Amino acid sequence: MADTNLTPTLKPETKVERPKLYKVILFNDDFTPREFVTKVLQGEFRLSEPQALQVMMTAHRKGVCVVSVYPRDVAETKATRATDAGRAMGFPLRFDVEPEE
Ligand code: TYC
Repeated sequence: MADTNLTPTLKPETKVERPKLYKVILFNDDFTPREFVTKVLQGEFRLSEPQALQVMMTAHRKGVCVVSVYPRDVAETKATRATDAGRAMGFPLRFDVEPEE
């Protein structure tokens, strides 16, 4: 018993990878009303009204704006639902998903 070595010789491996995040991008267009874009950002992405206005105006002025980042399935579901909300009203509003660097 005196010779028993109780020190573990191998460290347990802990390989937990952080899930990759994906950006949801909003694209400007010439037809979708500003107020509609703002409402979609509030409803689908849970932005406050001031945040939604800021994102909408950034896309309006610069052409695109990152709305938020999520795990891939969440990002794709939200981008699809938000694009479909515009299409249902006849607007060409577009959201897309791209991996974060
Ligand atoms: N450019 C649109 C307009 O002037 C408003 C708009 C803003 C549309 C942002 C899309 O992502 C967008 N009615």
